[in-house]
Amino acid sequence: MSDSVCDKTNPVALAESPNGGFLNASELPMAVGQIVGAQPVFDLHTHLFAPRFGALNLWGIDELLNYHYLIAELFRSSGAGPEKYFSLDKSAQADLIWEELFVRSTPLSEATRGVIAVLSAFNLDTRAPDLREARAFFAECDPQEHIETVFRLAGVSDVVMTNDPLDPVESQIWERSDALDPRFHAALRTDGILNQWDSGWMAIASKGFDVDGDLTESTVAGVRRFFDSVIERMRPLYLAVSLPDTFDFPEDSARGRLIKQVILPVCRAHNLPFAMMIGVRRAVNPAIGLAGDGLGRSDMGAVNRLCAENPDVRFLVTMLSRENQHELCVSARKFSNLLPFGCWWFLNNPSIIEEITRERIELLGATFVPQHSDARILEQLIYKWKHSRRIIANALTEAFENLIADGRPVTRDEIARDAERLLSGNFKNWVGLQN
Ligand code: HDL
Ligand code: ZN
Repeated sequence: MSDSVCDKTNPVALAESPNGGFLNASELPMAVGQIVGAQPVFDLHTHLFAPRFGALNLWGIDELLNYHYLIAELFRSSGAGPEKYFSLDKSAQADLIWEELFVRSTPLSEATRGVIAVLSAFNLDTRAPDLREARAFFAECDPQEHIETVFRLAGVSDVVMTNDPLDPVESQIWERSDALDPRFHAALRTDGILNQWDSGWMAIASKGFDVDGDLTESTVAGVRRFFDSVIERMRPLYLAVSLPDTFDFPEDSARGRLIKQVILPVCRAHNLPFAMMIGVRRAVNPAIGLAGDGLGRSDMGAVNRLCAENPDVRFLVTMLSRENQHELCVSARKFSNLLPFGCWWFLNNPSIIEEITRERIELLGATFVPQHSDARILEQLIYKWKHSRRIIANALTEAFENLIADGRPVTRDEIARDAERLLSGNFKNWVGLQN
């Protein structure tokens, strides 16, 4: 006797599934595209700032065009060198970039195409000979309404900022008591301390904490108190640091000792994850400023040792080298306290996002965070998420197609569950925001 529930050839069994209707493989692309397209994103790493941070909150066409990704491309595509570019004011710099990369050249790169996607989202002329129309449009925007519009167009519910506790401008704003827009969350960025201890300790001392350059017990205690006070004020979702491709741990260096004696105890005491962004080779070409950073392949061993020795600390890790991505997936299979995230910086390009996301699904299922925008200018959310959603949807469609082909039907509810986890829930759960 065939038990209708177990009889996979029995259409009644399929139709009566407790999860509602199953999707045919041919329905998947549309269904997954709709569900992923509608899923609000919790953007876990950006350089955006809430409106209360004033001039730190960058938006509009002149900021979009002066993005350091485009500055690097300007120097490749025109005779304009750093001397000329850096001698101009911001609007002249934007005019130059528009002329060279969008009028005299075809905007084929990810970063130039991103600006096109933003202009198009606001029905602005993407073939304009100059920036008059775009400037007039953004000049009319009310900043607060513009944030609502951009978040809506991008499908973003929340963003995490990058907050430097040693930045004098930012610190003053944190001293104020006015409420922070609840969609903007803090991340406590520790580069100025971990990577620049020689100046970092003096900045901490200037804030009244009893520390000096030697990492004595008393200095370690003083830095711990500094972090406690900053965490009290910022309420960050995690601590973060960008690390060079040469990063090692343990390491007999100020950074190695600060991670061991300060960062990890602080993460435990405040139940905060530690985000490591590994693989940067800063100032490969110092002449072009922020555009001059490069990358290098890193040693996964440092991450493995940190995760193995601190099973009670949650780590967020993204790596800048494409060559480290498969290793990162394998390490995540070994350590449940390791959450891989994003296709960072030079990896944030459709061809590489696709490769990384597909291998992550194959190795990790839906237990990772596929993307963060790293947006520096507000409207970048629109294109960075438009481009990534499409690729994440394609990778998920393929995964569900493979599942159906292997004999397990799929429902819309399951697709929605996995899209929510990938684009929002996995991170919220990691930082204790998921109910
Ligand atoms: O260190 C970082 O957070 C990097 O994302 C840098 O800010 C880099 O300049 C960048 O903007 N990458 O997208
Ligand atoms: Zn960043």
